[in-house]
Amino acid sequence: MEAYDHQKIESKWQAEWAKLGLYQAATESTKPKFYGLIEFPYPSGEGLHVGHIRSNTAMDIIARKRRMEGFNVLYPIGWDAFGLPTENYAIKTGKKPALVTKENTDNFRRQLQALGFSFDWSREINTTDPNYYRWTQWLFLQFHKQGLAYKKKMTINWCPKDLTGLANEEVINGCCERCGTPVEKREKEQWMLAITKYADRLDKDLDDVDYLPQIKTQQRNWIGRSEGAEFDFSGIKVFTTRPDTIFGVTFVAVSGTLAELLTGKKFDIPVAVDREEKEKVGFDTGLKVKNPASGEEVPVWAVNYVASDYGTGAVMGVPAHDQRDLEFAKKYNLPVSEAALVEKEVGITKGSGIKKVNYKLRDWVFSRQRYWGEPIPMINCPSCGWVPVPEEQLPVTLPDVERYEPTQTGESPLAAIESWVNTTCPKCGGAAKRETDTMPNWAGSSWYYLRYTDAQNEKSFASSEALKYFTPVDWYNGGMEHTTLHLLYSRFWHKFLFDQGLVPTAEPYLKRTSHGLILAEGGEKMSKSKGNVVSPDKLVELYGADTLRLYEMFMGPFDQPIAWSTESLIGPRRFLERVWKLQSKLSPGADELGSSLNQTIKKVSEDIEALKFNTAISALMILVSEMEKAPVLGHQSYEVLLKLLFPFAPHVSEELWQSLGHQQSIGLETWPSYDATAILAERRIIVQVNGVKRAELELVAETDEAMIEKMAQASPLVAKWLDGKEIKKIIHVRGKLVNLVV
Ligand code: ANZ
Ligand code: ZN
Repeated sequence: MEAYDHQKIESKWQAEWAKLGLYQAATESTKPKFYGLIEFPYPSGEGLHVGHIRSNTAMDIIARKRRMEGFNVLYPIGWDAFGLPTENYAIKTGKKPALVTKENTDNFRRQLQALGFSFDWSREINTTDPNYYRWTQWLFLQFHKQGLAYKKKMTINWCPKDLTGLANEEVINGCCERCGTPVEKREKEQWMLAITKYADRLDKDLDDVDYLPQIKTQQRNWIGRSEGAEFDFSGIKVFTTRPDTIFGVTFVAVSGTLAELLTGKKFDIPVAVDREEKEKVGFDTGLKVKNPASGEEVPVWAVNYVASDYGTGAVMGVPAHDQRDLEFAKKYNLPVSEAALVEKEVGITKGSGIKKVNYKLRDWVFSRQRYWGEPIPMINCPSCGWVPVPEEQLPVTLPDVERYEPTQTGESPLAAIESWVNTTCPKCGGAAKRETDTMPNWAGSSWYYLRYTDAQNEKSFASSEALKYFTPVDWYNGGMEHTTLHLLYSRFWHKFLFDQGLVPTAEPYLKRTSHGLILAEGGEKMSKSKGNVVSPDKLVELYGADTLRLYEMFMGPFDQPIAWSTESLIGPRRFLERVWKLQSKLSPGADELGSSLNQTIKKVSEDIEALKFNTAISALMILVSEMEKAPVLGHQSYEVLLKLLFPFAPHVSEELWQSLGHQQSIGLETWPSYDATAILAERRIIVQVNGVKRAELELVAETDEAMIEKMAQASPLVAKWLDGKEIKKIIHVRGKLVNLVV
């Protein structure tokens, strides 16, 4: 028996699998399809880090299992390559962003291939490729055609460090999501995408998909559906979620913007940043309006705690029931009336009854004042206004320039390139100018999963046949940090495309799961600035890709964050060596591993589906120990072990499979099935009292844990040891023993 030489084995099989094209999804197939997706990486200069690999390995395990279960699997990969880090690097070094991107993607590709992921490389995409972003631009034009892309003067979030506007979703606690700089407000004309038109369906259709509960909750909170009523106070409409408090209204509060509109006067009210504005400030506008329910006259105040862009921008002030109104009323000596408690429904029917739904979600600011993004394919003509670039002229490619610095005036670097900016109007032929803003880095990722179905198509973003066959995505795993960004944006694009008849389903992803972050050894977040990022390269070289994959799946529950420990790689490595050594124990006879084997098949199969990779690996470890102890080890059992191990550690499993004399890849074998009766026959549970064996239970059917514990206590052999004493603790080792501690 040769020693386990991971370097030799891994490069050998990676080359072989690629040569055979084993992981290419068939465009047509009689098999059912499975589309597994991970978030395509941003190819940063630092290269891949071990955190990237967690999600990729998990979906790789599922993809490999699905192939063995008879599915035609699409597991694609590509590059989400537009964005600031590349542009900033280009500014610093003078290297062209396209070249930087090429170098970085080459590096990422090499690293991913070294890990043996079963991606279909023939469908590799890159959002910065003009053949790709041509379709991103085309899709933007479809939004424009339907009136869902529009230009608007907006107070936007402005990052003074990155010199670009940000969407609400990109501002975390008042700071830029990328660089952490406090965000400022600026007035600018912006391209907007009308995501709010889809707010109701983005909320409601979550009922129809299988997402982790916390993902649904986060999206729902972000969309912020609020049911209430509207009342009309002499022409000023207010939105309230408490119509029952209408009799307690002592004033009406409006935003500064609305106050100006109503009176023509200017009020010195800062733009409300959030509704909970600490110090409440207001001015009496002098206007008086009538309460539609009581007929009472109340004053209208311009205040800083009412947002102009939510509801109607006006609130009925009920200090007896609303904390903000109370603070305000106290400060300005407005009356506090308890009357609201008296009549409930009357108020609703008398004054309104209009049921009204509002959403917190805002339209999406879709322009950035930066170079490295998709040019927005619009032309501004002095006589025709904004005119779309004709579809047959797409792509509008980024010009080759020398400098990428953003301007202090808040204009994109493209604005300085006159030869590119100046063009003719597609409508009247007169002199006109191109839009110089580019799309946000969320644009390319809003539809990339569609492109994978037909990545080479030059006539459309993907053929309807390919879309019909491969979509929706069956299982999408990604980071929780994308829940209110990419995940929501792409659902919006998808629904829009569905309404245009361009995709066959209303939802893009049937199932969405999430992984916990891998933290640095000290428990901090891995980041370049902290210098604590762990790269896979050295680890693959020293321990092997199989060990690294196995470690990442074994290190802890998949959905929990966990700290990295290079030292701990030794465990999975030793395990693979034990699997390797078992080949010398093989003998022609049959072994007696039937029951453990069946149990392991069941456990590994079920655990993979539940993303419980760590316990699946434990089960494999238990099986290997039993194989080591067993007097004989037959081929059949060992082959089952290799098949179960293959999705986790494909190279070593493939090598051992071949050394057993097989000609075909183990990945083309059928996933093992188990014999339930073989498992049940063996279910003997030891019952202990204070650690001493007192009885044995024989289970004839699948029994749940609570039931087993009840049976243990009820057993007559046990009862006399319990003797009415209180059970302090029950230690239950599944499938083995129940220890009752009294
Ligand atoms: C009277 C009232 C009495 C209210 C009471 C609440 C409690 P949601 O939709 O859940 O966020 N409101 C309405 N529009 C607003 C705006 N543009 N800016 C700030 N506040 C606004 O909450 C809606 C409630 O927030 C509304 O119900 C309104 O105050 C306030 F005991 O009306 B309520
Ligand atoms: Zn024109």
